[in-house]
Order: sequence, then structure tokens, then C-alpha cells
Amino acid sequence: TRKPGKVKAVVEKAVDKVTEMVNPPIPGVPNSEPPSLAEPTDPRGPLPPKGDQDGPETVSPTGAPTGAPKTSMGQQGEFLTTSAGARIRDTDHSLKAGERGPTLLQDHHLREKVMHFDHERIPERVVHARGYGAHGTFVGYGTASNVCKSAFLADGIETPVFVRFSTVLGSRGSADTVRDTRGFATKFYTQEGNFDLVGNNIPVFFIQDGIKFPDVIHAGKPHPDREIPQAQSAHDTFWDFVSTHTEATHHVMWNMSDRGIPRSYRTMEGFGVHTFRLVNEAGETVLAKFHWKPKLGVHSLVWEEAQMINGFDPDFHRRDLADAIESGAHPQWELGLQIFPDTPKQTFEGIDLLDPTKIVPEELAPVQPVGLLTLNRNTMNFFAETEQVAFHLGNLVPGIDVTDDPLFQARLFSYLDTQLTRLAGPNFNQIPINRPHVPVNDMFRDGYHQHAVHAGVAPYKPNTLDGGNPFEAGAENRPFVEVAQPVARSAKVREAPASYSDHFSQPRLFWLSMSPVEKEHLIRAFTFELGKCYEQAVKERQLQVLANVDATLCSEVAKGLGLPAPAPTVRPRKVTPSPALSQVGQTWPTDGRLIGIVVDPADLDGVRTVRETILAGGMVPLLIAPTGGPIGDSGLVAQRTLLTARSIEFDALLLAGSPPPGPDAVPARDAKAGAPGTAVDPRVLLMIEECYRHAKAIGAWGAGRAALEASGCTGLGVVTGDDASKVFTELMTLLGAHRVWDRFPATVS
Ligand code: HDD
Repeated sequence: TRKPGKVKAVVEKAVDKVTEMVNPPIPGVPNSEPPSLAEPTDPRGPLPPKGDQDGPETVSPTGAPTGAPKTSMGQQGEFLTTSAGARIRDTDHSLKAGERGPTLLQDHHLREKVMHFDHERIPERVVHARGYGAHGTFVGYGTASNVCKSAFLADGIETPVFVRFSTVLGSRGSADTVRDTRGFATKFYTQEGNFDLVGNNIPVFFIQDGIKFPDVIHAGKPHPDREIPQAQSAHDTFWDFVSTHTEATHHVMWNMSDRGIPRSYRTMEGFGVHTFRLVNEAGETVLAKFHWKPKLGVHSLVWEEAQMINGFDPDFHRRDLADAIESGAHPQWELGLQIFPDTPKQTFEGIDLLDPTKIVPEELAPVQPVGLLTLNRNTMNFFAETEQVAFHLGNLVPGIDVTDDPLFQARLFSYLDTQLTRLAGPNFNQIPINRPHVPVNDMFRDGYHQHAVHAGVAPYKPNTLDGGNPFEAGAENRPFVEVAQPVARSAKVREAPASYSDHFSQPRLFWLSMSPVEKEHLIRAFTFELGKCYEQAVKERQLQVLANVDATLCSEVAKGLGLPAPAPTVRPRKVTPSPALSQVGQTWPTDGRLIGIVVDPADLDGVRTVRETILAGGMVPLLIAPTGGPIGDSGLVAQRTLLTARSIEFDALLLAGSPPPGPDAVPARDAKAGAPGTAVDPRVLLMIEECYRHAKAIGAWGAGRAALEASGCTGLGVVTGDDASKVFTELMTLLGAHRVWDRFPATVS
């Protein structure tokens, strides 16, 4: 736990940064330099990295410090040059035979510039193409030491990390808030080599055996004929596959739940999915599952909001993460372990630990915290870091080993293999973002993009000519040694264990663990997705799957589709719900939440106080005024106008004023009856209506109440009063629950 003094200092620093971020200097306001329109003429060195964005440590491919400046070799010196370093006189005009051409083939600068541009793109990842990364640190608590000897888990050991979040199905330029699984991949640069934990925000997977991965991805990706739809599962091929391949049902339930549309990367859980084998110093083993628990709680969007965001701000999740880090609100997750005895059957309480479509409920095996992840530095260059980072499940360190889960085993091949195409050759671990922070002496030589100048003549073992170097590590040097796990002597078969054929118990467990509002969302998500399918047979088959999960779920979805609900073909097994799976019913920190405040420049009563309280609480206030710039002579500045503001950006809305319709208000809309004499800008009314529909807390005081009345949105989760501070305090209580859940209709219990 942090000391109160330190917390205050951190909050103050964050407040300063947030203030600077949301109140950028503007012309005409004191303390702000007028911008110069002409390019400066005095040569000067390249721009230094931003304060918190030093480049990655530069070690040579053989692990030695290079001494190179941290900004790497990207920009050096003050003059524009060719890639061979010759200074350039003119980069705006190609070399021509006279002013009117033609262009001469001898123009090396033109050809080199265009040639390099032509080859700037590399293939996007075959899955998880859309992603966003950040740097951070991981500090071990030492609590895992009895089961795992990994050095980075020891008490107080700080390890640099790089995390990349992603969606699975969409292309690199697709929108962030689609309904999909999210990747949560972490590279720990430990003192024993890189450990990659390549997980998702959903603890189970569509398939039990990696040989099915091309099938599920081909089904989920856009249809091959028209390449439609982008980044979503609401189409026939996906539902065709999952309705016939019922081991996918559990993952599909999670996708259709609110987990499929997270509010932020910062409010997502992460899961290693597979069971791993951990080894302690004494050589004893346990089986374990990795979990990431976000400090801010697990929160989601609502579906209409998610769809709107994809249009209004397709970079919503990226922006959220980068802004939070830049403002000093560093997101944190605790790494936790569920630990199971390593028995020959590799089951726990009857659950097969090698089946990646099954969870072990936390009520049966609590998640034990073993360390803290903090993301504290944005990337300096998206391509160099986020695009070129290469994760691989085979990057293991002493203390952590694989199991025989057939999904895990296939992944061990795929992640190494895919980089050969994506990063064009076998030397991808020499790229700065992938380099271990320890010496590397791998005897690999040559190949495309070889950056090392290896010395010596004997990259083979045994050798005498290089003095026997490199040497194999003895036990005292802490090598990675695979656990000598016995392998059953058996016939070669293409078969799965009998327990793998139970496809419906855990989907049912998930369903029964949801609160009424979460069940409602699941029903609507299934109805939406199947409603987008064209093939009747696909819809009917998926209804059959749902009937085997739960009769109410099936009948409600069938009702929405206008189809009969089939009877189950599988007798439901008795399952015990796991309350830990629900996102509803708890109170969470409100740090980093965005509060929109609609102001009327004519009446700023209470605005300044509430704004300061929001900042002091580690949240971000965004003032919305009819026009941009300074708000009267109040010293306050509008960050949003009625033209640029949209409800989706805010976690809660405050109305401090009821601005009348501005000249740019289109279409004009009359204020509703009930607010005599008040005409409110229609965009304010729209904002209120959307926040209300999306179950966001709304508060109004003073003149702001007129806007609320005109919108007709009163009732649950709407706070009004005369005193701005009191209204805000009540709003905070609502925000702690994330949404005003009771505002949603609950048709199922
Ligand atoms: Fe995978 C990328 C997570 C099964 C093959 N996967 C990838 C990424 C994540 C996951 C987070 C993005 C990494 C990054 O940010 O660069 N994948 C998972 C999880 C799985 C899973 C949690 C099941 C538990 N994956 C899986 C299977 C296969 C792959 C069964 C193949 C047999 N995954 C890949 C890949 C990717 C990849 C093709 C694409 C880009 C990359 O690896 O580097 O190799």
C-alpha cells in the first residue's frame, strides 16, 4: 500500500498533468505563446523524446550495452540526409530536365524516398492485428516463492514489461469497441530471459485443440467473397461454425456477455487461459492458472454505446490508455495465481485442467496475488514497438513450464512461425522491443535483417577454436530445464479425453452466475448477432445450442428472432454458480473517469468548485460550452463544444447550465413541454438522452435543471439540487457502481 503523503503527491502530479492535457495553452490566453506559422530556419538537433518516453534500453543482439542514445538510431544530427548519410539540399522538387520535366532517372533522392515509402507496410498479424501497447513495470510480492522459483516473482524484484492489448478479428485499422475477445499479452524482460504471458480477457477458448485454430479464425474473419463484415462475429460463417462446433459455446457466452465490449483496457481482467506447470527451488511442481485483476474493477460498455463509439471515436481504447498514462493515472493490475496440486489426472474438483474451454471457479480455487503490474510509459513509436513486438509462449523462464493442453502445444509452434512472414526473417528477437535485457549468446547466425556482427569462427558445439564458448549452464547458473514430466506410453491417436465432450455445463454455470441485467444483455447480444445472419438453418442450430445451455436464454432469444424455441437435446447437469463471474454489485474506484460538464457561459455557478473536486479525485472533468476557447472571463477553458462533444466520451454527465440553441444546432428541436420558456440546444438534450439510455449517472444543479426537465430524463440515477457539491457527491456514489444498473429493464431473473 502507498503512504498517504505519497498518494497526495502522485495525485497532485496527475492533476497538474491532466490540467495541462485538457487545458492546452491557447492563443490569446495568458501564459501561452502565439504559434509561428513559418518553419524555423536555424538548424537544430532532432526532437528529444517526451519527458516520460525514453526509448527502450539498447543492448546489442549479444546482450552488451551499446552505449547508443536511448532514442535509438531513428533521428540523428540536425540535417536531412539520404539513408547513406549525404546531406540533402531540396526534398520538395524532383530532378527534372527543365522546370516542366520530364523527371530524370538519375534522381537518387526521389527514387530512394519513394522506394522506401513503397515498402513501409509489413503484413498485419493474421489474428490480433489491431492492438495497442505500453511499457511498465512488474513488481513481485514474493508470495509465489513456495510454488515458483522464477526470479521475477521474488519479493520486491522490479521487472520491465511491455503489454499489448488487441482485438482478435479486425484488421489493423478497425475500430476498438467491437464485440470481440481482447488480447492481453505481456512481455516480462526478466533477469532470466524474456517471459511472455500471451493471454486474453476471456478465460476460456473456442477450441480444445490448436489444430482447429485456422477453422475458427476462418469462420470469424470477414466472408472471403466480399470481405464483409469487418471486426465482428455477427455473420453467418461465425455462427455456422460455432453452432456445429459446440465446444466453442463457453467462449461464445463470454463474447456475448458484457466482457465482449470492455469499457477500457484498464478495466479488463486478463487470463493466461491454459494451465501452466510451476516449479519451486526444491523441484516440486504445481499446476496453475494466471489471472490479471484490474485495480479499477471490471467494467464494460453497453452495446449501443459501443456501436456509436466505433463511429465517433474508433480509437477509443487506444486514446483512453494513452491519455491515462500520459496524465499520470497509471493503470495497474495484480497478477494472481490459481494453484492446483499436480496430480497424475491433472484435474481439480472434477474439472479437467488441460481443457481450455473450462474455468475453475474462483470460489473453488481463490486467485492469490503474486505481483503488481503498472503501465507507466507510452510508446515512442507505434511501429517500432507495438507493431514489431513478437510474443511467443515458448519464451519461458525457470520456474514456469508448459502442460500437455493440446491448444497450448499447438501455440508453441504458431507464434514462432508466424513472425517469419510478419517480421520477414528469423532475426526478429534482435528488434529493440523484443531484445531480452540479459546477455544473448545463441549461436544463430546470418539470415535476413541480421544486425549483429558476431565475432569468432566457431558458432557450433563442441568447439575448441572459440575456446568452447558459449558454455552450457550448470544447475548453479539457473538454466531453464523442462520438467521431467512422465509421458504415458500409448498408441498414437487423433482423439480427445471423454471429459472434453462436456460442452454445456460451464456455459450454463456462466449463465446462472450473471445478474438479471447481465442476462438481459446476453439475450440481446445473441438476438442481435443471430438476427444479422441470413441462413435460417444457422439460427435454428444455434438456438438448439442455447436450449442445451438454458431454457430461458433459448426462449428469449427465439422470441426476438421470431422462431420456435427447441427442446434441449442434452440433460442439463447440476452446476453451482460462481458470483465472481458477475461484474455487477460492487463499488469500484472512480480514478481516471471522464465527467462531462455542460456549462452556460452566462451562469457558471459551482462549476469551478466541482471541476477542482473532480481533478483532486483523480478524474478528468471536460467542460462543454457552446463555443471553444475561454469561457467568458472566468479563466475556465472549454475542452469540448456542443459540436465536438458526444455522450460516449463521458462516464457521467453534469449539467451546470442549459445553453440555448446555438446557430450551428442542426436539426433544431423544440424543447419539450414541461420546461416553460426554456429552449435548450438539441445537442444537450441528445447528450442527456444518450447518457440516460446508457445508464450513466446524470447530475444537474441551478440552471442545468431546466435542460434535464426539457429532456424528460428523470428518475433512477438522476441527481438534482441547488448545491453543486452535494449533487456531485451523490453522483460519485452512482459512478462507483459504474452504471445505474436498475435503469435497464430486467425481463429475466
Ligand atoms: Fe494466439 C496472436 C492470444 C490461441 C496463433 N494470440 C495472439 C495474440 C494474443 C493471443 C493476445 C496477440 C499477440 C500480440 O499482441 O502480438 N491465442 C491467444 C490465446 C489463445 C490463442 C489466449 C488461446 C488460449 N493463437 C492461438 C492458437 C494459435 C494461435 C491455438 C495457433 C495454433 N496467435 C496465433 C498467431 C499470432 C497470435 C498466429 C498472430 C500474431 C502473433 O501470433 O504473433 O501465431
